[in-house]
Amino acid sequence: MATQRTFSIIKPDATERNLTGAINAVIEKAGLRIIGQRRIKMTQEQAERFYAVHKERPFFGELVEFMTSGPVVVQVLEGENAVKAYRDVMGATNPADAADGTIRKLYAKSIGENSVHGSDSEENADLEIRQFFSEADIAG
Ligand code: IDP
Repeated sequence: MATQRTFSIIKPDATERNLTGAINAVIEKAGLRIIGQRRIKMTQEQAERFYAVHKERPFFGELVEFMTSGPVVVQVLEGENAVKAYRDVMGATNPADAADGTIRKLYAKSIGENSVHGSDSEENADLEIRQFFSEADIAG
């Protein structure tokens, strides 16, 4: 399996509880390398664009409000099979269903405030990375 990149967000519920380092430790222990990282406050426009695929879902307004409620840490992760490797270590969307040792099992508060985002395909990873990073801000 080739080296791959994926896009990650440490969400406001986690930055609020000062969990960036704890989550990064789980990411690095899983063999993923953090090759780009920036702490930002997402604008309404950025959040709506990022989650546009969910705009017809009943929780869209709540999701955009949550993602703009505090700082987030956007990240580029690199590793073998990184998209799947990160989804595995994130755990299920709902922390009640997440496996032991996963980030969401350890730290998520609810299905909405679930601490992390990770791309669901290599194609989306590429689009999401390009929404938040230029190549000059990534060093593998
Ligand atoms: P994922 O983040 O595990 O890929 P998605 O189904 O793509 O899950 O949903 C995107 C995000 O939308 C979730 O991570 C979560 O923050 C939020 N979300 C998903 N389902 C619900 C829900 O039923 N209520 C509130 N927020 C939700």
